[in-house]
Amino acid sequence: MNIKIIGIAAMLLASTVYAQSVKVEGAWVRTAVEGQQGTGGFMKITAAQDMKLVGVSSPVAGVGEVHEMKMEGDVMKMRALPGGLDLPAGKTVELKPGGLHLMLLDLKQALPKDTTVPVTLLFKDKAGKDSKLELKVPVSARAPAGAGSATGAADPHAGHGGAHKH
Ligand SMILES: [Cu+2]
Repeated sequence: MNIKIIGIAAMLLASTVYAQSVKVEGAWVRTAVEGQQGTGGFMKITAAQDMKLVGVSSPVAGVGEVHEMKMEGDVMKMRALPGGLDLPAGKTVELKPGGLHLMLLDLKQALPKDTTVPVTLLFKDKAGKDSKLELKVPVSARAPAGAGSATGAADPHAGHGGAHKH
């Protein structure tokens, strides 16, 4: 009886992860080939209280950043958010291709599809208190069904690995 209940809880955790007051849904990291410099990570994040996502790290990447996409003239560019990403209380913030995303740079290995990568998110609350959330994020070539951001076409993020200079 107990074993059955534990099994169900584990399945739920696989798609929705809570850490303290932060909920993460539909997380995925885009596949990367051997030698590729960087790739993106995407997810929906809902914080129960006002917070900021201030950092990201992963053992597969030398550097992790929180990025936004912005039009500069006719060109879509991305850049790290200097002060972190605001997570207003109760509002779901979506990181998706072509928009906000996690950036994993200086990749140490290929990221083939159907694997998972450990990703740690760092948060800071209004009082300045840090917290972190450790995730096992599935690797996928495109947004998995149910991730709510399935726009593979016209994705300015694809192939941007060479654009970063670190
Ligand atoms: Cu980026």
